[in-house]
Amino acid sequence: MSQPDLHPVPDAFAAAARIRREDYERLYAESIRDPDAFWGRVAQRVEWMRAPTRIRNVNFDPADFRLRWYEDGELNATVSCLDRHLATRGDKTALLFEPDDPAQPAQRISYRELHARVCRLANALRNLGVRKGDVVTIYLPMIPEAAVAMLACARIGAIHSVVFGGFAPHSIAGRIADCASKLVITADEGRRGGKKVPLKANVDAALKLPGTQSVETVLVVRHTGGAVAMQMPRDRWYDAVIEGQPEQCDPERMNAEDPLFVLYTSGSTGKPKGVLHTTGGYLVFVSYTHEAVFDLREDDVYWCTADVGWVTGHSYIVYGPLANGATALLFEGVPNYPDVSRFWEVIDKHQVTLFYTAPTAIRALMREGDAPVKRTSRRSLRLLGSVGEPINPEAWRWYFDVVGDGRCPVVDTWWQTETGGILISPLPGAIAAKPGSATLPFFGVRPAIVDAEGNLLEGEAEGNLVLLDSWPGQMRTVYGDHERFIDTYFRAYPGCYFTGDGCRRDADGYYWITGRVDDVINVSGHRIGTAEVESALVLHPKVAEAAVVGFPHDLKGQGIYAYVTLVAGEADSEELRKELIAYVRNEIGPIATPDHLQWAPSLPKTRSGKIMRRILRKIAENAPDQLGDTSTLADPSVVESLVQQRRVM
Ligand code: 6R9
Repeated sequence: MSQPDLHPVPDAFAAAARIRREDYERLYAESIRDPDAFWGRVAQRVEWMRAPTRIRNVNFDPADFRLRWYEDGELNATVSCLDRHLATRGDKTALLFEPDDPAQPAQRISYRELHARVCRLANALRNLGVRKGDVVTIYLPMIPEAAVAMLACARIGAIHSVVFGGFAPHSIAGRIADCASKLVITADEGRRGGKKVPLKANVDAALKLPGTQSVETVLVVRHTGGAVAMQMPRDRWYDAVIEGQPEQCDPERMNAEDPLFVLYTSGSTGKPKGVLHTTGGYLVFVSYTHEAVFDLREDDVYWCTADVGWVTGHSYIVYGPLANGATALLFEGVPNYPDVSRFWEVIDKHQVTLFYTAPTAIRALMREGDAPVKRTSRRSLRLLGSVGEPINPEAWRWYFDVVGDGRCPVVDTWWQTETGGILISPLPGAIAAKPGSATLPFFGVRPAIVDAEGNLLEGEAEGNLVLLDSWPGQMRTVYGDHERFIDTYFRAYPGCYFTGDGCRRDADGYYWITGRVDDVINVSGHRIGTAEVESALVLHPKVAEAAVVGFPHDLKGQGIYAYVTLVAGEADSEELRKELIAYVRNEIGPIATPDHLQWAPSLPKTRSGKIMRRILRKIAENAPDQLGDTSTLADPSVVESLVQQRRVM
């Protein structure tokens, strides 16, 4: 390998690393040769009530589909995350809470205290009639109660469905209705960057929408103390229901394949999918990847800046770190409040050693120059991680050189809500990095690249990324719609799991993710289905039709570009443009706010009526010379008028 941009593992890091180069090659080979032996051994890292004897039972062929790991094992995830640490780590900090406002004190919650808080809420939930298999929706800010609520559900075998605090009532309602959730846990308000988020009011609005009658109880955490309307007997204060509850609660005995949680994510159709993860395989996989990829040590202070509303928060703030007995920092705030040094100041304040964030945050902070970083020490850091979207080499280098002072390996971790945990990433003591590449597969992971016809491509290649075999953390189904699960992931390329990502493999076998190849756009690391935004737009009475595409955006990675056709007789105007943009924001949430909205007298369609998004993408990118073949369009002149208008925008 002679690339100038190869970053070998720093010697000092390699010397003390958990997994070194020769270990990686040996363990990877073994994990592929004998996955049963490999994953049977790894499974021992979690606490089982009954140890599994059957390790994997997997077939990706839709005709005989099976996807089961550790199927005769029994466990409760919270025993691994809490109880087993009490004897040896009872006083160790499990969660270190840093509030939005730096003037407010940080809180340290020990494993003993977290165990007690989880048990009290678990008992309260049982008293409220929540049983094994019931779904509980969690709509909370980044406060300790979010982790407590997830674990309390897991304690009693209830399935949690966390809804990101940035979603609007319509999105909350859809996620409640889809899984017929019985109980919602929310807070009066959230705080982000000095602003308040009306969480309880959003839940109230959501519960007025159709399909949400399943909800019997709303628990409200008093967080900011802001005034909220309590509707009796539905609404209950969290403090009141846990009052007097015992600090012990028998963990429900769960089969390894019993559901642990549902998490909704955007796909290429309008309705978000309820990604279902089960208990045993997921816990084994997230705890193992967390330890290996972050080279975890007993005294690390680990900080992942994701929100618990996303899979990264589930796997790498709550389940992975706690199963490993780590200290995880939970941050309520944002990178630029009170100022753009906030991340680095929190690192110094809490002596953070492992830091995991998203490229969009890195790019935004990079734009502020080096000074806000350089005025902090960051000596405590020993590793930096990235997740959520491809990291451009320039941002990678700034992260490595400026944030990490050239000392800390960077792990660019590729994975998805569906994969449960990290699948492609450098192991920091074993694998030399190349800026922009997620590098090599984790143990047991078999990535491959296929062309559009499904032919497997060997060696250096570019195409679609598939996985040839299962790993324990793989999603098991789409909640309530197993057919959709099979259709979405296993039909395009028989025998393979299709990721939806494009990818290139270089001469060293390194993987370079090139982005989504389906109708999903990745805005600041958040997945948004173009169809979801289109559905929101056409709800507006003045909109006849809408088409939404992604376009390259300096900070967000991708931005949202909407083409809108108005109903006959409606005139476009600047006010209407603003109104429609605000409308989407109110329907879905701020993350789905269109960056551009272009009026389209009509949309380019094939003769069979399909919108040609490829063409709309090129127009949005301002690359009208790359429109390609437009001969299959029903009316090619439509394109010309859109290009003309784009020029004057
Ligand atoms: C964990 C998470 C998944 C999609 C995925 C891909 C993109 C995530 C990436 C990355 C390049 C990385 N993605 N990590 N692309 N390099 N290191 O983000 O899950 O929200 O489901 O998004 O994000 O496109 O398919 P999720």
